[in-house]
Amino acid sequence: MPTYRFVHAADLHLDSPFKGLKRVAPRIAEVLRKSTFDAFDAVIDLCIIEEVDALLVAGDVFDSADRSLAAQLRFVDGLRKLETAGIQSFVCHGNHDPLDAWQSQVSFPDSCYRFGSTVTSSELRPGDPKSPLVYGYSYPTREVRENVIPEFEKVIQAGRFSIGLLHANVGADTGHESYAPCTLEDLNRLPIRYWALGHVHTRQEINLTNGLAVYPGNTQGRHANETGERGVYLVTISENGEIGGSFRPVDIVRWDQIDLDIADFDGIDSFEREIDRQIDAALERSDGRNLVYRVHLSGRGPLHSLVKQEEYLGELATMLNDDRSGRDPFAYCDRVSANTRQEINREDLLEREDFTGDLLRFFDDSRGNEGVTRELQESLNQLYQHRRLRKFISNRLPQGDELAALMDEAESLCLDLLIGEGIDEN
Ligand SMILES: [Mn+2]
Repeated sequence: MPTYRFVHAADLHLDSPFKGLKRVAPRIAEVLRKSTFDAFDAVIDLCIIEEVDALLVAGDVFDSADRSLAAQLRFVDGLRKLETAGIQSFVCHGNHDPLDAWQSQVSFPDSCYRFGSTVTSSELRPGDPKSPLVYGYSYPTREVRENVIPEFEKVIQAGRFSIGLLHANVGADTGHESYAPCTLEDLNRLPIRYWALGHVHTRQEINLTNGLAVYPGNTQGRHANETGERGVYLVTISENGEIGGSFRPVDIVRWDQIDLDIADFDGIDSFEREIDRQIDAALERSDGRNLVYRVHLSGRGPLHSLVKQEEYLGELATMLNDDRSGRDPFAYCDRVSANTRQEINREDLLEREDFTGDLLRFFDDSRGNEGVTRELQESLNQLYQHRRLRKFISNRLPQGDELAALMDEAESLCLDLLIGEGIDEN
């Protein structure tokens, strides 16, 4: 068979607002507002530049929150642009954009095969007897809680290279709503060689016995938990039926997170220089894209007394934004948060003739002491065997380094409780 190529996109969530961003400068607000649309334009451009056979969209074209008409119109406009370039499109709908959420006056171009609420198939390259078949299914309404894989199984034809287009939750533990749930075994059972999936917003490749299942992730991150590059898969099916897929970022604004341990800094200058350096690194990673980031501070150190003040954290964010949010590309600091603790001079405390000194000496004597280790494990065992609690913890008692890390954490907690904020080491 000849070579076939397509772009697999999912979870466009066109026109969905950026969550949690306040007091953003109008110029930045405008970029954010347009970003899901611009990312979709980048998908269309990629299809045209790469001269693919088709674009496959695996559901959640828009966000259910507002069922945006602008999103629906922009979507079919993009498909029309593909039609003009001689590129097919295949669309299935998910929980955010089920069939009953689309406005009736929005008309799809003839080059688009739009799946209905029963599983059907269509040729990736129409009229080509060797063309792979694309099978798909759309949610009629928002709530599809049953497994739809058996519906695919009923109609699938043997002997043709098959692609599946579906908005579904594979496996149970992805942290996503359990719509159209199915298992890896379900996917392996069917003679579908490439599953073009949607629903899970974080990119994921799942190797199948005889093929590949892919969540390309959403095309534009929309909040602080959707960090990193976002995009689509460019898939090639070679003459001998081999599948090659590569990720292509299309996002316009990238989310990132900067984590700093204050233990590494003894002064505010080196600390603020390091934040600057990390923003540069994040911009470098974002490859010329705009950046929205959060800074999170942790650890123990002399800067604790400064960064525990909300006022300082707010000023830091303002200062960072004064400096960089006006540039192009911009780097916008959404929030600076801190979960830090006071610096403790352990050597001094260890010398003290009081309870704190005794406690630290006890910890030091206990580390690596076999008797104490045994005692600890016996006590922990009661917790790990507890009928109701054990399901919340791992099924293996902590040992070695894990136990040592727990001891360090316990010592740290004890010192916080004993010394509190008003440290007095003299
Ligand atoms: Mn989605």
